[in-house]
Amino acid sequence: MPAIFMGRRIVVKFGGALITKKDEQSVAHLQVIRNLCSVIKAITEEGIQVIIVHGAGSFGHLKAKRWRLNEGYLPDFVLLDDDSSSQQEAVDDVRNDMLTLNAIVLSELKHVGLNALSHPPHEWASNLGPQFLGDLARFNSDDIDTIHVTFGDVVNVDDETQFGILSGDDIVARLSMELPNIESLVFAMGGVDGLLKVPPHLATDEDLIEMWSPEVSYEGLHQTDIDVTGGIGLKIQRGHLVAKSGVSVHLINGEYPERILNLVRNQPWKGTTILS
Ligand code: IP8
Repeated sequence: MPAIFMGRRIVVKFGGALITKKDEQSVAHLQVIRNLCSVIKAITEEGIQVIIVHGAGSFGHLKAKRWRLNEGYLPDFVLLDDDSSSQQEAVDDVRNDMLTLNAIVLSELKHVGLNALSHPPHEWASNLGPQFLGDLARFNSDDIDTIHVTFGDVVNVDDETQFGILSGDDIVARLSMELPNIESLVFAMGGVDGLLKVPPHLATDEDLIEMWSPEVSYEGLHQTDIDVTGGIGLKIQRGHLVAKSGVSVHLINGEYPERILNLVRNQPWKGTTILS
């Protein structure tokens, strides 16, 4: 049985729109990932264990959308002029693309001196949504210098749909609620300082929602033409579930990762807190 971890521990989601160029197939924002990883290192130096889950961005959503992988197996579906020739091949290709993105994150973590241990969901998880199946004990270790990393992926499904998309947002929710001693869940997002009262392109500093609870209305960009998972709405739903379990939940602009460091140091930071 693994030792029970008694120290401080947080879960951080690197949003896909933050770490990749969302509309260009498999292009990573290397400098953003590098900056995030140095902050993760600084957080571990504060004695806090970090678990990282990353999104897919253009390494997952574009091909999954073209091949309708979020709908599961569609026996009659064909797509011409694509570098995958069937849905099953597209499943393998998206899994490989996600492993490529994951390898970039792992290599940047190693670069700052952290051991990273990867858990590709298609190897240990099945079924979709917050009730997906998979043993989370693999994320439970007391070694603070080992960063467990996982990501949104195409996983097998137990019914006739055969496969589907498990979002990193569902994984962070389960990790935050089921692993012992998680104090915070941080969604590091791209291009926004947190949850906004108006659409992001119209927002000024005054439009940042610092404290969100269900009666507060917000505007968010959900690119349904690109995304196969739930965008900002899914983050809020899962974040609210986690907040209700007693873990503090925050949305922070990951282009300024020092804000995450300030949060864990109890210093002023900018972003949104999701209230229970
Ligand atoms: O970006 C989606 O994960 P998310 C995973 O965390 C794929 O919602 C493969 C599109």
